[in-house]
Amino acid sequence: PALQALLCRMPKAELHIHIEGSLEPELIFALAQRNGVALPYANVEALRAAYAFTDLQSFLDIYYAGASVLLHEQDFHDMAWAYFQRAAADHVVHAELFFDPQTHTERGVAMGTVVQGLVSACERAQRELGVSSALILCFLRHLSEEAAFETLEAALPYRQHFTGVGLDSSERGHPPEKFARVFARCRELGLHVVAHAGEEGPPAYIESALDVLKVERIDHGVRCVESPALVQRLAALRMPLTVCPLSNVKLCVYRTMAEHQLPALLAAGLCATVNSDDPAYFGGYINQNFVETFAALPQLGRDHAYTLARNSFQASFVPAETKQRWV
Ligand code: ES4
Ligand code: ZN
Repeated sequence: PALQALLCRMPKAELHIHIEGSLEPELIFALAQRNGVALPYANVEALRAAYAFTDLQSFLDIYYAGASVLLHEQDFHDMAWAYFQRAAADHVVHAELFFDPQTHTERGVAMGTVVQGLVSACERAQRELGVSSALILCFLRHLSEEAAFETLEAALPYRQHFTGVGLDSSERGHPPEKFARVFARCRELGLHVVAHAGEEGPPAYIESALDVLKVERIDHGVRCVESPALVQRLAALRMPLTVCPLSNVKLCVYRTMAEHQLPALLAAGLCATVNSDDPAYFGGYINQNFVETFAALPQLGRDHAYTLARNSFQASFVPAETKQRWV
């Protein structure tokens, strides 16, 4: 009712969205047809029926299969433009989009095709929707640091088009320290740095993301609650956590939304934000995340809504002057 209207209408920034995770089944099939790509699913319904995940890896297998229909610049544009239209409807005024170039370059798609398709959608979002945006290039952590270095090298001609780098894909067994040297190089280049940590991985991965990668935000980070000392450290640093509640439930990090630790994170004074992660796969976009989280956790109220919106702007990588206009 009133709280739901506030959640949906308040201006917000989205800081954790994998643009390949915004590919809806209908667009996957349309692009498969347009590009002559064969899919191991008969139709949209059969694909959607496969969205029953037991953990992160069971999701990633399907997510990479879905991304295989992206071949041309127009495909990347269409995907991101569809996301921006949905984001604008949810009163997102600024979005920082993760993209996974290795998912595409490994299939023979050129880095420039990926980046230019996304950039033209970002420019169109500013022009036609008034939504500002930035791109964050993610390295796939199940691949080698050498492969990450090669990806960075291939992306350098497009340096002005991305604001930072991140680290995603299979977390367990691939700790942040595996990417110490490539992140050091990215920091030298003046790139912002973030990493997924403490989604499925232990609190120690959050600590090494801070200590070794020197990240400016933690993506997910929810497993920090297992270490009170780490929670205190994150609060003292005002280190943002980009939390994705529907993702955590779909990937079985929590059995139900009622068990989500967002209230504990906010009570501890952490700079938590709410985000959609892979909205086409996890049951909804950013407003759906807000609405379902607040509905399942009645201790969350209006003050928490304002705090989460304010946190999203404070944690963004926009210039300080722009932030001051927003918060
Ligand atoms: C992801 Cl939910 C999640 N975790 C890690 N890597 C990812 N890539 C896309 N979605
Ligand atoms: Zn993510």
